[in-house]
Amino acid sequence: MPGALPFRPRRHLVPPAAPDATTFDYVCHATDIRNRLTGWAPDGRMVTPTRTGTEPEPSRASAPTGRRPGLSDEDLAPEVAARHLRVDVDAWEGIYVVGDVHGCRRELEALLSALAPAEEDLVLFVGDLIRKGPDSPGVVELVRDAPNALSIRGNNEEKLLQGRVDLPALDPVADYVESLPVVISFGDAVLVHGGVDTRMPLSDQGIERLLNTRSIPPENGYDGPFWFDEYEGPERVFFGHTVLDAPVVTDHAVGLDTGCVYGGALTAYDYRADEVVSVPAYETYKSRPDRKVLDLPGVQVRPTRIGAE
Ligand SMILES: [Mn+2]
Repeated sequence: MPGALPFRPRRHLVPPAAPDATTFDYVCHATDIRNRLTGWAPDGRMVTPTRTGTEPEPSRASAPTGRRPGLSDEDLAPEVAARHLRVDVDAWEGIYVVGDVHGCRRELEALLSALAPAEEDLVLFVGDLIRKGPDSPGVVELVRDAPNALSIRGNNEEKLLQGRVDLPALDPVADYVESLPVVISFGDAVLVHGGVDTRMPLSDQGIERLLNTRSIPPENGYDGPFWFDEYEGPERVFFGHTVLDAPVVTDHAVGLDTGCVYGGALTAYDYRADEVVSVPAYETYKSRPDRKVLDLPGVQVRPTRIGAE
């Protein structure tokens, strides 16, 4: 496998989060998100309630694994295969996938406090750890120094690597940023920052496309239609990049960028429990026009068969 990548699954704790982390009642079943319209209440809390006593406790035994052998290097373009990290899903107890952090270190610490990952748990990021927010180096250092955390490359890391943006504060961590994989896969799950282009086989899609795909065709920007509205698998793609009013959770796509740096929330998907966990942003670090925050009920209410096959 990709021996050049520095990451090896070891079993240690993510560093403890700040003790003043806010209280957390943001956990909700992903099924709640699929089945009803949700949004962020005025105080920043997610309006979807936490689980009720009538619902069965999620069982780790029912985790959505084994539907398919999963992605292999042969499914990918050569430049992507060279930066594909395959994670052994059985080597980890829990797996969490976190949306775009963009330098929001305090919110990341709060989210990790809510998730409380143990040493057997793996925390993955869909990229865009950096830029726009207040503490990009701090976010990169946190991920780098936690042996059970790893990110893929986002388009903002790509801009840094290509020298299209200049962030001297990131110089000390530039080598680490450069070392990040472009694709991580485990089970039938695939992490890419932007998305996959539904017009062509995955094996025809290079790094630039996987990092930036949003609308099909791309020139439609935030006007859609969006790749994740058309995509039918077989892999289940976890992505960021497109700022969403609430997480998108469907059979084949899980969108996790809930615009933390824009005053939204930082969101993680708990793979074993099939739950979404979000913490609100402490403040709005950057403004964004409403038209560039997607509210897509038609996507969110699509029924799902996770774990039922
Ligand atoms: Mn982003």
